[in-house]
Amino acid sequence: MTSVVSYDIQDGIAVISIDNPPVNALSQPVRAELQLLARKASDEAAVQAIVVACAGRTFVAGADIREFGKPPVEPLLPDVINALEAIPKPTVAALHGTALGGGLELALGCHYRVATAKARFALSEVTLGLLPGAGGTQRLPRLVSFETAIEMITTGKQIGAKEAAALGLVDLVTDATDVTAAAIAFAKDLVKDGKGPRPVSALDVTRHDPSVFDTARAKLSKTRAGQLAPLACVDALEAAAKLPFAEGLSAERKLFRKMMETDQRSALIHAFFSERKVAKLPDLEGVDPRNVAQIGVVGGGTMGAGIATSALLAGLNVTLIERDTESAERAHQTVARTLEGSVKRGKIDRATFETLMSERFRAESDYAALSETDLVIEAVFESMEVKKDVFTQLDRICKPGAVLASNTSYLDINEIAQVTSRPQDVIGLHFFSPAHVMKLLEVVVADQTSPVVTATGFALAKTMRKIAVRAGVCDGFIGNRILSHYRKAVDGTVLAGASPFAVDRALREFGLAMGPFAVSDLAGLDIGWATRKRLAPTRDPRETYTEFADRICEAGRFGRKTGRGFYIYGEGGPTPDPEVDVIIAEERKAKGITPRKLGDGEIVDRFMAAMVNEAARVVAEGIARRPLDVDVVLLNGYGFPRWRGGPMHYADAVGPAKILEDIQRFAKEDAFLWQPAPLLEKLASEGKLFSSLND
Ligand code: 3H9
Repeated sequence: MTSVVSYDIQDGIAVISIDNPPVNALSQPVRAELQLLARKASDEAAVQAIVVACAGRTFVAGADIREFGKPPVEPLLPDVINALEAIPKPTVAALHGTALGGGLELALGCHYRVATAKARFALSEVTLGLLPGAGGTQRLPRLVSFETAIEMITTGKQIGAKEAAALGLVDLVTDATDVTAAAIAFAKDLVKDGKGPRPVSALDVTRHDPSVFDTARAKLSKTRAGQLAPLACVDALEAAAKLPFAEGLSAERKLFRKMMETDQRSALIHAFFSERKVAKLPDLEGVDPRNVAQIGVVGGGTMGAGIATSALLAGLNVTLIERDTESAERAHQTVARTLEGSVKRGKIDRATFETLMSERFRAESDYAALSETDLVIEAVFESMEVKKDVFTQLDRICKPGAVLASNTSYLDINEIAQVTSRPQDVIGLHFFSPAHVMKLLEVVVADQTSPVVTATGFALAKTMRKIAVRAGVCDGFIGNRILSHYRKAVDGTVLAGASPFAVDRALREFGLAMGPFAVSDLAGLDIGWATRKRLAPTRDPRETYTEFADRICEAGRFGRKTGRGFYIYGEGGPTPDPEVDVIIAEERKAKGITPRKLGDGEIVDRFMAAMVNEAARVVAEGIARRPLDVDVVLLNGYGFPRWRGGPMHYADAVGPAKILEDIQRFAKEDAFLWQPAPLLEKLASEGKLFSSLND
């Protein structure tokens, strides 16, 4: 068996070094060897102090997530860390990269901590539906205030070395490149100064007001409604406050085991691994992307400016093209304003802002400025004619080998590619608004797009720290196609009797970041209106067309930007617009529908059934490669609750057969809308899950 932990003694200091690529996760072999070598260092007379370090790019990034859901195999991490802490010689953690979850818990089990200036720390378990299960909830509040511990543990947010040092989590921040050497020197000083072990568990918890826990629970019940793990984190921290260390530790262990059994934990881990799997495309193995350093953006509206900002923040040079000098100047200001926001949020400093705006960004009105760019993203008005015109110009101006991308949300990339002499270089790069914030990028591969160009799209996404999902060409690709379908179902739910506001509320309670009507208001109702008009000639006559959104638009109400849509946007926040209810009531009357009362459960069932049904078609047609690709799109672009894992994971949790039964029931009301997808029928009849198609 190859060893994953090494042992070496340097001038009386034992260096125990974990080498378990890629992120030094604490797998069972690591735990076993670590325990053995810690005991050896403790026993060996020649050893005066111990350094725990890691090889490779990072200190331990946590427990090995791949072991979750399987029966735990000894030695268990809390026992390994407790044994390490009990060693009667000083122990020092040498921290670089990201010490996360069990990694930070391991560091807290050492008596001292030395870190590089770039090291980052988090107890990130909550993001996986868990709580720190190896003493993190018990040791952290012995070093930092309960307010800080609650914040860190319930959000999982990372902190930098400087902040960690200020909080007392880290004893020394070093600029040295070799953190292990710095930790050895630190350990030698400890020995020289006669400083012994300093176990965190022996400290008292920090002083606190006992009401902090209930205050935290009250806040979390609003901000993290429906989520179990954040509340379990608070329970464990309260145990730290009330119980002696050992008892607190068993309380933490009990809560950890409970969370390990939840659907939320499995959903969040599904989301974690799916986000990493989406970029692994077998057909791109061994395909080298083109080099992209200089990008062009055509169109300086919200989307174009957002893309430009995002690219600048990722270190790319950006040339933005607008139709005239005045519009170019406006786009310049929009980008500057958005970047100012990044300065305010501390993402970049003022000097970087100045460099980006003066040296890396320019806004022009002449396409000739794009002649040397490696990749151009068109983000102009959503009209085929306008886009074709842009691509004709790009084909004329751009250098051979430049990637020509469209940010269209719905239009046919094949048709756009045909106006160029190089369809192999044309691709869809569908960003989500605001582009400098949203993580999702649909990489839309057209019929003639070459693998090198697809690989370049994925490489660009990585540079821009986006999560890229491969999509095929169809109206709306993965996300917007599914959205169009569930929006029809939602409109049908309203016609059947629910108010838009009841729908929004029920779906928010289900966990959506926003209800669909509030989302439409935010996006601008005119966008959906334009799409409906565009698709009107091809609409199937059997489709029940709901008109209330058109009526609202006809009244000049386009949502948030006009102060009125489904909601009225006043000083005190959005309030339901009573006129909307009147418009809907008129449509029901005209269509001869007697409204009935729909419960929240039915509202959610309809929403999810429509989403899953269309997603099943999207997968069967190869528009999305696998169900997990759909999940990643809905999680990162459409506010689907992460702790539900995405629509396909949800469908598996309730069972494809249940979704099919719902669809068959709803079909009695509207047989055209509710036609079951053949893939869903197949899975239901075979008793299989969508996840069976994920590999
Ligand atoms: C925990 O610690 C519980 C304890 O409290 C108690 C236990 C009793 N395990 O993200 P990347 C893989 S819960 C296994 O692409 P990056 C990842 O799948 C854990 N594998 O790189 C990928 O594999 P592949 C708390 C892991 O540089 C590869 O490593 N810890 C783990 O963008 C590279 O990952 C966390 O929540 C793991 N723990 O980001 C940290 N972590 O190449 C979770 C990563 O085959 N991890 N992998 O696709 C992260 O946040 C990021 O991966 C990290 C690196 C920031 C570390």
